[in-house]
Order: sequence, then C-alpha cells, then structure tokens
Amino acid sequence: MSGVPIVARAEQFAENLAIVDASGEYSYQDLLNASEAVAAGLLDGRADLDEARIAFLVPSGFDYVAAQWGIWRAGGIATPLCVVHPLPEMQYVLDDTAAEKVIYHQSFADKLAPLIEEDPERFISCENIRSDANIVLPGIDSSRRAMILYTSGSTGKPKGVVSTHANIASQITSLIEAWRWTSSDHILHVLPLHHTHGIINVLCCALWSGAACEMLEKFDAAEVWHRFVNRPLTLFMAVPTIYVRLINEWEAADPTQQARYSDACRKMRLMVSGSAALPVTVFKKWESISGHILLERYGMTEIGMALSNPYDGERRPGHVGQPLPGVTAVLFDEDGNEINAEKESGEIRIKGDSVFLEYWQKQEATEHSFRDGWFLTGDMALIEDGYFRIIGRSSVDIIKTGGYKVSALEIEEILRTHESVKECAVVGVPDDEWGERVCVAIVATEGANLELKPLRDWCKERMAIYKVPSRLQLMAELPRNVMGKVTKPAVKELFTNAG
Ligand code: MCA
Ligand code: AMP
Repeated sequence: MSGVPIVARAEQFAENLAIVDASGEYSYQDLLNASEAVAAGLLDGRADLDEARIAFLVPSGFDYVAAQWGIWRAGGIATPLCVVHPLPEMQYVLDDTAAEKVIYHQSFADKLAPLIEEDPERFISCENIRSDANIVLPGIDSSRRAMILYTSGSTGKPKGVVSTHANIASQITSLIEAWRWTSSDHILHVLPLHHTHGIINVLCCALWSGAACEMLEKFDAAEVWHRFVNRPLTLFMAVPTIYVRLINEWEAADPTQQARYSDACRKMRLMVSGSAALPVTVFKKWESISGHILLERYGMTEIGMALSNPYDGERRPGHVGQPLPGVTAVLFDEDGNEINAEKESGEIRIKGDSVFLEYWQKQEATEHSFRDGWFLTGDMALIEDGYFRIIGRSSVDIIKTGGYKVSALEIEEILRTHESVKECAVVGVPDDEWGERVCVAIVATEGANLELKPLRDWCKERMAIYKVPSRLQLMAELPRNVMGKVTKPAVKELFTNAG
C-alpha cells in the first residue's frame, strides 16, 4: 500500500510551476501543502475516510486541485459537482452518493444557501476545511475507489461512474505515452471539471507529468486567443464546439490580429479534439488558420480514452485512429461475433485497466454494460485502412451537444412535470456549432400557451444549461408507429426540415 500515485509523483517536481489561475501561480509544493491541509481537515482525527464520498463545488483553479488531492489523500472518493448546474442537479448527485461532506468555494455560498441551511454540518468552505493538524495519511491501495463522475445514459437519471486509483493511473499513463507529455509542457485548461476530458486528459495528465496547467474558470474565445499569443503554451485540448467558436473569433479579427493568432498556434506542439465527432470542415478550417492537424481521439467516461489518431503519422479527418496503449478495442456484430474484416460496422467493445469499476450502487446496470468481460460502449464504428470511424450510436435517446452527453428521456421526464406539457419528445438534431442541438416537440395541454423563452427559463431552474431544449415545435400529436411508440426519427425530421 502506498500513497496516491499522482501525489507521490509531485514530490519530484516540487519546485515546478503546477497551476496558473486567476489568483496566481502555484508550485507542486504548494499543491502538496494545501492538499495535505485539506486531508487533515477531512480526517479530523480519523485514520482514513474509508471511501466516504466527498463532493466539491470549486471553480477551475488551484483550490479545485487542492480539494481533489486532499480527498484522495484522506482515502475519500472525489465527487466533483458542476459549477453551472442548478440546485436540483446538484441535489441529485449529493443524494445518490450520500456525500458525507461538500467542500465549496465561497463564491457558491449564496447559490448553495438553501442546501446549507438544511444540513449545515455537511457543507464546509475551501478555507475552513484546511487544518494544520499533524497527521499520518492513510495508505491508499490502487484498487480503491477514487472518483465518481455522473454520466447520462439511454435510460433514467444519470449514473455515477466509479473509477479506482488504478483505473485513473491507467487512463493517464496511456495518454502520456501516446501524446508524449513531459514536464516541459504547459497546457491551457478551458474545460469543465466534472467530466473526464477536463479532469483526466488535461488536468491529471499535466500534473502527472510535472507540467504546468493554466486554468480558466470558463471558456472564452477571445481570452483563449489572447493566451495563445501571450503565454508559453505547448498544448491545447477541447471539444469541437470550442474549435468552432475559436474559428469564428479568428474570422471576426482584423488581418494583423489574425496573423498574430496564427503565428501563436505554430509554437505549440499538439492540439487535440474529442468528446464528439469533429466535422471534417472544422478539421480543415483549423488547419488552414493554425497550421495544426488536429489529433482526434475517442473516449467515454467509463473507459477514459480508447482510440486516438497517431502523434506521429497520418491524422485522418473523420476518423478516431487506433487503440491507445493498454486498450483493446474490438467491433462486434449484432449476434455478438467479433468483426475482423474492414468496412463492416459493429459496436465498439473495450477491455483494459482503464475501464471503470462499476456504476455507483447500480449493480444491474453495471452487469448489463459488460459482456464476457468487454465493456459495451453503445457506439457503432467501422475500420478503414486500420483507422476506426465512428458512424453512430445504438440509442437515439443519447444526444451529444457541445461535447456533453445528455439523455432525451431524462429531459422528457422533467418536461412532463410542466403544467402545460401533455406529451413531449426530445431529439438531437445535427448542428454546425453544437454537434447536435437539443430540440423538443410538445403537445400542449388544452388552452395552454407555450413559448420557447419561458419554457427555457423554467428548464434552466431544473436542468443543466446544455440539456435545455433550444428549439420547440408545438404539435397536435406526436408521430407514432403502429405500436403507439413515438418515432424519434420522424420527430428529428420535423426540425431538420424546418431548417
Ligand atoms: C449552452 N448553450 C447552448 C448549449 N450550451 N445552446 C445550445 N446547446 C447547448 N449545448 C447556450 C446557453 O443557453 C446560453 O444561451 C449560451 O449558449 C451561452 O451559455 P454558456 O453556458 O455560457 O455556454 P458556453 O460557455 O459558451 O458553452 C459552450 C462550451 C461548453 C464551452 C462548448 O458547452 C463546454 O464547455 N463544453 C465541453 C463539455 C465537455 O467537456 N465534455 C466532455 C465530457 P442563453 O443565454 O440564450 O440561454 S467527457 C467525454 O465526453 C468523454 C470522456 C470524452 O471523450 O471526452
Ligand atoms: P461521455 O459519456 O460524456 O463520456 O461521452 C462519451 C461519448 O462521446 C462516446 O460514447 C461517444 O459517443 C462520444 N465521443 C467521444 N469522442 C468522440 C469522437 N471523437 N467522435 C465521436 N464521438 C465521440
């Protein structure tokens, strides 16, 4: 038994720059000190948190990492909350994990006030959790649970994906090898920190390597270009929507500024896209303005990253490359037979040390997501010249919007509680900016006057902003098949045809 791997490694980089955020610059030693103080506060005299779930609501920056490492060092399971979620979404995570404590940044005190009032003992601010008590930290076996991230599935409410310390270490080291991370790297972090992309691919890979991670609290296209020009960056990773936004910002700039932006990109060594399909048009446009051939990769909360275009060698547009180190990826046909031939499509199934342990307290769902030891991704692909190409998903009820995975059924369930909604069907419609856009067809109750803007306002109080439908079609009835089931492709077409 030993310490938490990423923390143990930090000793050798003690004086390196670790974090740059709005409050300043911090070394690895600063992280070690602050996370030990968080661990001491959480333990509060106990020897080990023994996998108690500790939620934390902290903006992207030094305090986030201090909380994450502190929870791990004390033997807890780190459960990050999304900084833009409305209270009901946060409450769901707190209830589902039965989080023992919630560490929050002072800037969220007002937002959390109703929850804090209900159970003041459970909530503690970033400043107050730190303790200078002398402690002996528990040994952390790598098979212990380390993190729970919530992901939407095709059924019901989001599920908590439980990863062990070993899973996380495997996810990180695979990417470090494939993308050649070193302690000389310096990455700009613009992604949310309640999902794998921002947590593992950017933050943890940087800190495992002894590199610098420059953290923005929120993505802002102008600010990103400013940092590209003015900061010693070597790496950038984002979802396709962010590249679209950066392209728009570049196009709106004057020619001198454009040249400055483009030159700045050329000094960086790698730019990566993932979480959703990168349109070939965006791939090409980005190459023309930045000189970078985006490296597209494929992953999932349950498995970390699985497939990646090569660091050296051809990065093929519209394709997600080959299995990453330590990952076995195979296509299976509908009958459960392995597909070996090229150009035959099937479901991607994954094996490897990076594959998660379980859905939190959902044994049946966990069992259903594996067959013969393979994790069933639900993503359909084929292989062309040795490169995987994603061609779709097995469920129409999973939508990827702005890089976020959302469940049509979950949104419908909430919408049905609206007094003016009699029936509804949520679909994802292809969109140049968002990949897919969440759209809803509604049969209103008699006499109701439903409009998009007030409906969106109502939704924003109940669901994450990226789940809120941005287009509405009112209908006399929903299209159904002979069995009476709503036909989602027909609903999609309503929006596609409406332009
Ligand atoms: C926000 N808006 C939207 C959406 N999101 N409209 C349509 N569809 C959406 N999905 C609207 C808001 O309602 C608002 O409009 C306006 O856009 C600005 O909202 P804001 O919240 O400020 O949005 P943003 O900050 O501009 O967000 C865009 C974003 C964000 C930066 C691209 O979506 C993002 O950070 N995406 C990354 C998600 C991610 O990291 N996924 C990885 C998951 P109004 O004011 O009119 O209401 S992990 C994963 O997928 C696996 C493991 C993997 O492979 O990586
Ligand atoms: P999440 O559950 O948020 O982790 O999202 C994982 C899903 O994102 C995968 O199952 C895929 O459907 C999708 N995804 C991730 N990367 C890519 C990519 N490069 N191309 C297409 N889909 C992707």
